[in-house]
Amino acid sequence: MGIIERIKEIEAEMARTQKNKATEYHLGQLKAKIAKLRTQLLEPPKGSSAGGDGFEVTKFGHGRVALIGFPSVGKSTLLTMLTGTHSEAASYEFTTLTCIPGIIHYNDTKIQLLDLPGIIEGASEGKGRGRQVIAVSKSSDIVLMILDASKSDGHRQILTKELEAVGLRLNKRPPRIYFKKKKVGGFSFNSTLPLTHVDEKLCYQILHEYKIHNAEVLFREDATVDDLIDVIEGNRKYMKCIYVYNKIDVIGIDDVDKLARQPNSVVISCNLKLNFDRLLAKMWEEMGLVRVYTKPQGQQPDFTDPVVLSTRRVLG
Ligand SMILES: Nc1nc2c(ncn2[C@@H]2O[C@H](COP(=O)(O)OP(=O)(O)OP(=O)(O)O)[C@@H](O)[C@H]2O)c(=O)[nH]1
Ligand SMILES: [Mg+2]
Repeated sequence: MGIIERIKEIEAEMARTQKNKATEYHLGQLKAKIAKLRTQLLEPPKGSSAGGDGFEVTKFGHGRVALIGFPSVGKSTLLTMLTGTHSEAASYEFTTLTCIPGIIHYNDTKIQLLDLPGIIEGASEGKGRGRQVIAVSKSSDIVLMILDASKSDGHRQILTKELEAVGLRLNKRPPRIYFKKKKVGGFSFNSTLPLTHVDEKLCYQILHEYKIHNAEVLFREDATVDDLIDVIEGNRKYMKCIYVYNKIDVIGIDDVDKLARQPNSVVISCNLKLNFDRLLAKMWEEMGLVRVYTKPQGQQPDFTDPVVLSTRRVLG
């Protein structure tokens, strides 16, 4: 049986299992099993190069932003408008088939914007070009999730689920759990506050599932089993995501207002060139870039050529 089938089977078992105190440990174990299989799924197949068939483009500029979303939501249109680099846009789905980079000049910095093929439900399991798209998204500093304002908001949940399945955590911070594997000494479990989701036995069982018998675990918040699994897996990527609702020209003002008030969201229209300045400002803010202007001795600083630093990571 393939890995995907095994994941499906365990998911089905979880759906069949009632959620109560008695099944809590079993469900926790199943969650850990799925997480382990998903990690296996992410490992590149043996013998293949790490690159991913010419999909990856060289990093350029002071930061990288990936455009992800369902087909035909306007990703290519947005890239063309913000960067001037032409990316084919059309009314049929899957117009874009590869990764197309463009450069945004903003606040004296250069930001690399990546147009990507549309992804669909099942992308994390390799449907369409989902796996490659997700790999490129992981290599960027922030993600713009492009959504069609006239379609149901279910798309946002489906995409978030797909990205979670491959270890991306959007707009979340790492759980406050200290976890250290040891060579000897057994298992120690502590918490700085009362826990309502996880107890010592459950934690022990999860670690057992990972064949870890010596470890120190300290909960610094009332975290869940999923949080604990994330910490044990250790390969999760915590990223900022801006939800960009495009095509607001085709919906009513009340709906626009509702969407615009959601957290981390910006509403735009490529057709009417609406609200791009707000989008760029938000993007800039989330990237946490800082400009430093150097001043040569005895001269005025050059206010067009800053040194750009990131408050979130070391620039490569
Ligand atoms: N009404 C309206 N239509 C738009 C807007 N932006 C883009 N479109 C249209 O939406 C269609 C799809 O645009 P694309 O830019 O090709 O979409 P995409 O997300 O790159 O699609 P794929 O490459 O297939 O994933 C085109 O017909 C665009 O003209 C907008 O703001 N309003
Ligand atoms: Mg496209």
